[in-house]
Amino acid sequence: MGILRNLTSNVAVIRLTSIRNNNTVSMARRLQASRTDGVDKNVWVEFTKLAADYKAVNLGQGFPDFSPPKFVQDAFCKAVTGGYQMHQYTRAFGHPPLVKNMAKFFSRVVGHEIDPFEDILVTVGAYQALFSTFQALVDEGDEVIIVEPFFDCYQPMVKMAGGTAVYVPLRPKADGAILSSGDWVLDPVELESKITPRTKAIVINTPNNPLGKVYKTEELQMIADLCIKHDMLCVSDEVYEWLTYDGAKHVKIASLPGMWERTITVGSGGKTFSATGWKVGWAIGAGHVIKHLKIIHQNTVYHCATAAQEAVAQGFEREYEVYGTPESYFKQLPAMLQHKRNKLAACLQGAGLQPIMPEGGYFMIADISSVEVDLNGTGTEGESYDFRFVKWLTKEKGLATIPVSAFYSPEHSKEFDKYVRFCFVKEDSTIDAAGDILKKWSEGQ
Ligand code: IK2
Repeated sequence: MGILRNLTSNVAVIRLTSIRNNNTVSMARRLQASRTDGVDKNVWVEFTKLAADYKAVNLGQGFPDFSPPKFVQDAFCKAVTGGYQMHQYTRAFGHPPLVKNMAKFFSRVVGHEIDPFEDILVTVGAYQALFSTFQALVDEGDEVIIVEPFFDCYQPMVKMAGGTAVYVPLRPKADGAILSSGDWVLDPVELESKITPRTKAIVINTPNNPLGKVYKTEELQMIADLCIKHDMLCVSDEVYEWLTYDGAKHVKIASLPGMWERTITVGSGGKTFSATGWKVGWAIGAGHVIKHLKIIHQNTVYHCATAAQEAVAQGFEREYEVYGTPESYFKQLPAMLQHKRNKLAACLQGAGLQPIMPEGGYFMIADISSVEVDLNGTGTEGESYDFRFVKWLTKEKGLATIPVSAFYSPEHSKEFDKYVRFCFVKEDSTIDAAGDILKKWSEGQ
C-alpha cells in the first residue's frame, strides 16, 4: 500500500503497468532492496506447501502433531479468559512474569545469576531472537562463521544484516562406520583457518537441526577457546536443549568459563513446550550484549503475544518446581521422543535406508545413496538430487520429508545431497503410516 501511494505521487520516474490485470509494478529504478537478492527461496515455504498439496504423511517440518502438555494448555486458556490485560500490550522486552520465571529457571541451569530485565529478551519465536541478534551485532563487512549443517535462516539473516557468512562443515569421521550424529565432528584446524580479523561471531546449534548432534563439553571448550582467543561472539541456538537421548548431555556454551559475556543463547518456547504456533522465543546473555538486541526488537515487532508469554511463564514456573523429577516435561518429552526415534530408525532400516542416529533434537537424517529411483522428469533443471528425491517421494509415495542440502551453503551442498531429513516429533500412528509407505515401496509395491 505504502509503496503504491509513493509511486503514484511521482509519475516522472514511475510507470505502473496494468496493476489490476497482472499485479506487476514497473519502476524506473529498482523496486526491491538488494538485501533480498538471492534469499527468495525458502525450504519451509516450498516443502510445507508440497506436503499439503499432496496430502502426504508429513515427516517434513518440525512441529508436533500432538497437543502441548495440559499444564501449558490450561495456562493459555486461563490467560485468554482471565481479563483484559492478557489481550493488551505488555512490557516490550518480555512479559514480567515470564522474564522473572525464566531468570529463576535458567540461573540454575547456566550457573550464573541472570537478571530478568537486563539479560533476557523475549521474541517472536527463536527466529526473531536470531534476527535481532544478527541485525544488532553484525555490521557491513563483518564475517560470521556458521557451522554446517545449519538451520537455514542463519545465512539470509547474516546477509540482510550486511555481513558475510563463512562456512565450516561438521564432517563424518574418516575412520569407522558412521552410525550416530556423534560421529560428525568439527576439525579445529579447519575452523581456526576460517577466522580473520573481520570475524565477529560463530554460530552453533546444539542439539543440531537436522543432524541431531549434541556437542560434547570438549568440543564446546575448543569453540570457546577460539572465541576468547580471537575476541569473537558465540550465537548458540539451543532450541532443542531438553531433547537428548541415550544419556547424551546438553551443555550450554554460555556456562563455560569466560563465555557468559560473549554468548547469545537462543531458545524457543514452541520447541520447549511443544507449542510451535505460539511463537514465543528468547535470547539470553549479558545485559551489555542484549541491550543492542532490544533496539532491533523495539523497532520491529515491539513484543510477542501477551497471552502466549503468560502461558510459557506458567510453564517455566511449573518446571522449576518439578525440575529433575519424573514429573518434569523436560524429562517426559525426551523419553517419549527416544521411543519415537527408535521406531522411525527401525522403519528406515527396514526399507534399506541408512539412518544416522541422532543424539538429540527431533530429526533424523538418512543416507539415500543406495536407493535407486528414476528421478527423470521430477524437479527442475539443475536442482540438487535430494530436492528432486524429496519431491518424488512426496508426490509418488505420499511421504513428505526435507532435503538435507537445504542446510548447507552452496559451496558444500553437493557433498551432502544424498541425505534426507525425517521428523519424529509425531504421533506413533503418523510414524507407522510412514513406515507402511516405506515398507511397501521397498517391497516394490
Ligand atoms: N532454530 C532452530 C535450530 C530451529 O530448528 C528452529 C525451528 N525449526 O523448525 C522448522 C524445521 O526445522 O522443521 C528455529 C530456530 C525457530 O524456532 P521458532 O519456531 O521458535 O521460531
